[in-house]
Amino acid sequence: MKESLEAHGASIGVIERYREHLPVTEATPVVSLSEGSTPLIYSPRLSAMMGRGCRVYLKYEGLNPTGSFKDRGMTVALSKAAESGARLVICASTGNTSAAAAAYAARAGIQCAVFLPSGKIAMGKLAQAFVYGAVVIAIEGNFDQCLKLVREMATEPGISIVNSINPYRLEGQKTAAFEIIDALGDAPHLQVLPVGNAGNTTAYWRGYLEYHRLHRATRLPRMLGFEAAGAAPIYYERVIEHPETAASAIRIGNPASWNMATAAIQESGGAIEIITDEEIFAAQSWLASQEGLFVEPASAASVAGLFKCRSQTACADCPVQKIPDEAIIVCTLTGHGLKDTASVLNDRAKPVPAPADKSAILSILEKTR
Ligand code: AN7
Repeated sequence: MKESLEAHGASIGVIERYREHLPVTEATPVVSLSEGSTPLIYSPRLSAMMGRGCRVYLKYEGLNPTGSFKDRGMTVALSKAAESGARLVICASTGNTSAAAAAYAARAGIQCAVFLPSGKIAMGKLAQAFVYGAVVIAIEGNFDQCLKLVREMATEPGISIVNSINPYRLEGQKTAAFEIIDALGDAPHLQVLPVGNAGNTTAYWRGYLEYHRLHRATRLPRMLGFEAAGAAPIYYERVIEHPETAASAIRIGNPASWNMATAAIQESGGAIEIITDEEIFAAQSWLASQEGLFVEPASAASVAGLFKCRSQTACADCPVQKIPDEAIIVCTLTGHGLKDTASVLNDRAKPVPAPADKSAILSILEKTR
């Protein structure tokens, strides 16, 4: 399959690229949108900021087919759903999982229903669920309540749940760690991620462990995750009944992969820390205006976290303090900024009105310089 696709000039997705590491067989119909192979972008500014000869890379997952890292897991989940003859896939979502589920279900020719917290997901993601043809159900409640409902539906025949409680999702998502090692020639010393359901934290650690076991990497990274301060169950070690953050993707009070992620963090010598919405938006703005990378608010949490840990030299336990000189740091940017334009189109984002006249425009530009 891989050979025949490539022979025809098509890009391959993560299943064809990493088949031997994934739970698929020749009998599995591959449902793919050529996801993965996202760029690992070197950031000279962040590297200089970290100092000590560190090199910082940004894994830009917003460049996946539906604009987030969720596509890596969804290609495996939908392929397995198709293999098992599922007639309906369902998921709860803060937006990106539902966008990916809807797209891959469309590709597979399987019906999809998504359960979304009413009024709490970014418009771009809602548009995606609709345009890919999913049944969109707005639940009066938060993400955690949506997920509880989905879990209750697990017993219905013919229904496949494609939330990250579906083990195939994390299997697919671990391929991001493979790509990072393949690109760098070794694992980074520090892997930084935003944390919502903590599935990605779990999946990256698994990917790093597997490649390390196969001697593709000589070391393992410390895993450093950031929750939004108002939605930080892992950090505070308790379920948050009413999570709040403007980073709607990570507005989660009872993460699905809580235990596995905690184990990953401990094993790696890492940490889960918190970051305020203000710090998240400052990092989002910095990434766009300084690096030319537009990411959604939740995705900026990893870079916001790096800024914070770097300035908090007093925090002795921080993994950032424990990495060696000349360390390699990877920050994953999980989703594209175009998913949530409302988050940046606030009062300060007003176009400058101008007549269609060259000299008037030159004088405006002179003033704004
Ligand atoms: C952009 O789509 O949970 O810690 O339902 O969309 O693996 O959950 C999204 C999560 C980070 C957190 N960045 O990752 C969903 C959902 C973005 C996200 C996360 C999400 P996990």
